[in-house]
Amino acid sequence: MPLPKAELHLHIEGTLEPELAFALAARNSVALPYADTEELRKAYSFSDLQSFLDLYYALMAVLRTEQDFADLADAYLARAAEQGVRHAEIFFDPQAHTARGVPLGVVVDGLTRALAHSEERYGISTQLIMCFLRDESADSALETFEAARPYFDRISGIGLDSAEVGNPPAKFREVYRRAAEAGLRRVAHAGEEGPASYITEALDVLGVERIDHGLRCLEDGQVVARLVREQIPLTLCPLSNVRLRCVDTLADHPLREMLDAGLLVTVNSDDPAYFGGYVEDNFRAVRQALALDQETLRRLAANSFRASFIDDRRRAELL
Ligand code: ES4
Ligand code: ZN
Repeated sequence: MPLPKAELHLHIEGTLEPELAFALAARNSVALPYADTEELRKAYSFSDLQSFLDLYYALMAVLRTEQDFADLADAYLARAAEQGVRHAEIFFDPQAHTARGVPLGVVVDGLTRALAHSEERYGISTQLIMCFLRDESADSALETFEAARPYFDRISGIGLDSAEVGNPPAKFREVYRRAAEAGLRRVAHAGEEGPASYITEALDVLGVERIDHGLRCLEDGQVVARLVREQIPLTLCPLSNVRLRCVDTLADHPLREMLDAGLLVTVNSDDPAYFGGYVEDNFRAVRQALALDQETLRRLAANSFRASFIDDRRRAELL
C-alpha cells in the first residue's frame, strides 16, 4: 500500500493522458497532429521547460466543455486514489483556456463538479489553485483575477507558472496584493529554471507561503538558510526535473541534500501524464535512485500534510 500523502504540485491539464486526449478530440471533432496515442507519446521527449510547454498548451485544444474538465479531473482523482493521495491542491491555468474561447465558468464548473464527489468517492479532500501564466502580461493576470471573483468561494489560492526565465515574480506584484486582500492563499513556481533570486522575490514581493520547485535555491546559501529558518515548503517534482533536464538523472537529484539541510521539501508529480508518473511513482523513483529508507519516505509524506493548506482538524486526521 502506498503511503498516505498530499499532492501539492499538480497541474490538472498535465494529467491529460494520450488516451483521454484522443477520446476528447473525437468527441469534440478536434484534429490532432498525431496519428495515434503511440505517435503522441513519442513526442514526449523534452529538452527544457519551453519544449514541454509547447506540447502541453497545444494538446489542451481537446478540452472544450464542462464535461471535458469534469472527466479530466475525475480521471486524475481515480489515479491519485491508487497512489495514496488523501489531499490534493490542484493547479489550473485559466488563461490557457479563455485564450481559446473556453469561458472561465466552463473550466471551474467542470473541475469542481468532479472535485465535489472526491471526498466521498475517493477519500481525497481537494482545493483549487488558479495559476497565472507568467509569460503573459501583468494586465492579463489582473483581468483574469477579476473575472474569477465570482468563483472565489471555490478557489483557495493563486499560483504562477509557465516560462520562468525573464518573467520575474515582481511582474505580478499587484495581482498578488489583490489576492492577499481577497483572503486567497499564495504560491508561485520559482527556481525551476529561474535563478535563486526569483525565490527571494516571490517571498518578499508576492508574499508567497510556499515555493513550487525551488530547486535552484541550492545555488545561494543565504536563500537556503532563509527557507530553512522560515520553514517555507518547497514542492519538488523529481520526474519532472529529469524530463525537463533541470537535473541530469534521478540519481543526481538533490532531494536528499535538501532534506539533510533542513528544508521542508515535498515530493509531487507536476504533469504526470507527460513526465512518466503520478505521485507514488515519483516516491518510488526517488526511493530507488537515492536509496531512501522508510523513515525518510514517511518524513516526506508527513511534510506534504504539514505544507498543505488543509485546516488543522483534517491535518490532525491525516498526520
Ligand atoms: C509546468 Cl513543470 C512546469 N513549470 C512551469 N509551468 C508549468 N505549467 C505546467 N507545468
Ligand atoms: Zn509545475
